[in-house]
Amino acid sequence: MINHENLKNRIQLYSQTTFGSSFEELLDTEKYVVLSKALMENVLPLWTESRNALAGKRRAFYLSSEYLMGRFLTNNLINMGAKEEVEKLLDEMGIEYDSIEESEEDPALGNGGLGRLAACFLDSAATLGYPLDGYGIRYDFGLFKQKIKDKEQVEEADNWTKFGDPWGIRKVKETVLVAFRGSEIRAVPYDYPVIGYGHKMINTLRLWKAESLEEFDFKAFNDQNYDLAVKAKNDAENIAKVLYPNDSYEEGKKLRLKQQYFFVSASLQDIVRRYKKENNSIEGFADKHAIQLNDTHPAVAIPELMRILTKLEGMEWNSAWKIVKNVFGYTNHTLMAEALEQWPVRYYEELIPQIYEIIQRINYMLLEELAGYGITHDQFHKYEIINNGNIRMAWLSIYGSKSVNGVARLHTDLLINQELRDWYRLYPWKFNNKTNGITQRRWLLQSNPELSSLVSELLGGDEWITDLAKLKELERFAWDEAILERFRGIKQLKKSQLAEYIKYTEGVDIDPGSIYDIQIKRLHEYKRQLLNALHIIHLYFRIKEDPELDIHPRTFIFGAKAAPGYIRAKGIIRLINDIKELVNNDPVVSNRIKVVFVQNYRVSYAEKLFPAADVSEQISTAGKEASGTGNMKFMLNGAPTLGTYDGANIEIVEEAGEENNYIFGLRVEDIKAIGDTYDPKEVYNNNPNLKRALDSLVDGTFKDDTGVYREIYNSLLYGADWHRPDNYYVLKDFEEYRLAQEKIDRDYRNSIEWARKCWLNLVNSGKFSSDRTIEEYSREIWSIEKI
Ligand code: 26Q
Repeated sequence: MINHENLKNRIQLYSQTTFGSSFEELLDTEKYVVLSKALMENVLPLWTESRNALAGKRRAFYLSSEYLMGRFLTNNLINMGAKEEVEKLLDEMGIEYDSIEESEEDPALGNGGLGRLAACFLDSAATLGYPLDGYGIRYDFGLFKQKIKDKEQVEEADNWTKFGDPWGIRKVKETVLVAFRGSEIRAVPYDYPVIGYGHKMINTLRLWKAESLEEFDFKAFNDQNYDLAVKAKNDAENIAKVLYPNDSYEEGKKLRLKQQYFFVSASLQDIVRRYKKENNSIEGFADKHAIQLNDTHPAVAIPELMRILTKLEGMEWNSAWKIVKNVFGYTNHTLMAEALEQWPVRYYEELIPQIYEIIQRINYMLLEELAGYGITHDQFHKYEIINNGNIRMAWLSIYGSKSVNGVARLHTDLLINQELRDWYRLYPWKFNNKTNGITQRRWLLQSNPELSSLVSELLGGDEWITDLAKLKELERFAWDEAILERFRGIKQLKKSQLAEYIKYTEGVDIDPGSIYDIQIKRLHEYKRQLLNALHIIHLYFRIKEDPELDIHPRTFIFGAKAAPGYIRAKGIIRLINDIKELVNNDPVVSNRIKVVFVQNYRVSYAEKLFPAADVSEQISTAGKEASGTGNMKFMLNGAPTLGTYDGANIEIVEEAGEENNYIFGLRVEDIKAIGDTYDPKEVYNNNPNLKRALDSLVDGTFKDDTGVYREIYNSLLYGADWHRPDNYYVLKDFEEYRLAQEKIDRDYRNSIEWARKCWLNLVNSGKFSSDRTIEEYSREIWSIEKI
């Protein structure tokens, strides 16, 4: 497939022309750039061919403010079917592939689940042959890099293109202009190939960079006004400068609104322009396009498309609205009220008044429609898109879309019956569920080649790579001890590899013979890392009072970034690191339990953690985690879930069996039932284990010079001015969590039984492939067909 001599020549040529020396002499980061650039030449023919094949076909577009793609190199090589060849070729040159691979910066253009989901969807669509292109923002700086210093999170800038961006092609010719009040900005596209596995189709991820029309104001410069001379340039470039690090918490920042309108307007202009090149009338636009909104972040697309159709294309308002309502689909990713986007009207008026006018008209149209249904004026406030000086982006998205979906069954049920109940009554046909999924190409094939080989061997082929349901055929091996032994051996190997990496990155020695109990996800109160932490404190005290305590050694591993302004979340990170110091430095305790906080948790670290896990911590307050996707990555790598009845956990245990997982705690109905009567003080006073653990936050066990532990303690027992005591039911669920952990401790000792549970998780994970999810979106929302 790949011509060795040809590729070698290109590599040497690029080395010289880009970095001025031979390939062998380059830094690893430079080798990465050169190798990738050289490989681009192998990508181009199919990329062009795939584009041409789309002509005239109905296609779908994914609009997302975030894409958490993970490293490109290995993924692209695997999907091109060229990894082994390239490794061999490098080997001939005396160069090690692995260190080049490790030198690639993660393009961290997303916060967490929502951005990673977008990346898995692109991979699945390209692999299955669906015409799905992504649009987003090419941030100069991705999600901050995290370091832990003196137990606390410190954020550093993530300059991900520092050494180059070899997979992105700058297409200056396709620049479009985006108009804000009083200024116009250039949106310059960078195209990234999304290579389907098997190398049959390549889709495109188009990310926009913000640039200024004016490079430099010579007059200001000559007047010695140096700041003013570059002001226009700086203001424009600031729009795509940095990814906002908030997840699950809405912060109405003007610049963020600018980012949203910037990429949405550029993308829609681009889609319309391309369509008009092929068609002489815009009337048929809805027949050829489906556009999916990844949460409300791109919801301004609804009035923007109205603007384009009515003001630029001269359509009648009503015909335009018909098109809009037929084009968009809206995916909701949260049930948390504080994460629902609302924008102050005055920001819209100030930045994009022409769009605000259109939203007003859409709102007016909605109210007329409500009146037509016989809904009385006193009920209008429930639906108004503009309400109380704010624009409610979710309401706009529902009204302007033909489909509204949640991301796991429970989540969709709660949307229908609670959060969006009034809207469901109006438009029941719009609502549907699309349970999330993950791509097995990255999360098994690439990150766990050892387990992948075993799977392929037992299945007698590798169809599972594009058809994960095949795994079910391996169920019978759950009773084959020889196979379970091999499976255990692989887990052991992945645990040793992780131990080595953790030693290198965190300087902590961990024992591959211990249970690896892992919680990796963004830090948020609702995800309850604090519950895990309190339980570790409890274990610490138990071991101190009874050094002979009969428990299997355990390593608690955490990875999490906190939004920089989220004080409590940062306090919890500090607490975990405090517990780590206490536990790991105590000679009585540290050979029984260990605590690790991995710094700078990100996609490439995740790829090393999931395969090595024995226990998957999914312990959010019931009803709060829309789906979760990390839970699926653990399952796919054969780790039982220790979790609540929340998000996709429910569907996971439905597939793999409750007996093979550890489900505990309050359910949504229970929380509803205890409602206002919940008194965490009562729970605390009646549970000495819990009391002792919680008291350690304020009794001097840990130094609390900032008072953050006291504040957390108070929030659980007394609440705060914005919430009731223990609003995430940490104390209430503590005892059941502790008992579930005890059961894991007992069950793990029976190694064959344990391996069977792990195996039954693996073989039943077929449903959670994003291939399945993308098939559902394609058929039920987008109506697109494979090319
Ligand atoms: C919005 C406005 C202003 C600033 C930031 C934001 C913002 C940014 C990112 C709000 C939310 C996010 C990300 C949310 C997210 O990742 N949600 C997760 O989505 C996953 C995929 O569906 C689910 O599995 C998770 O349950 C959900 O938490």
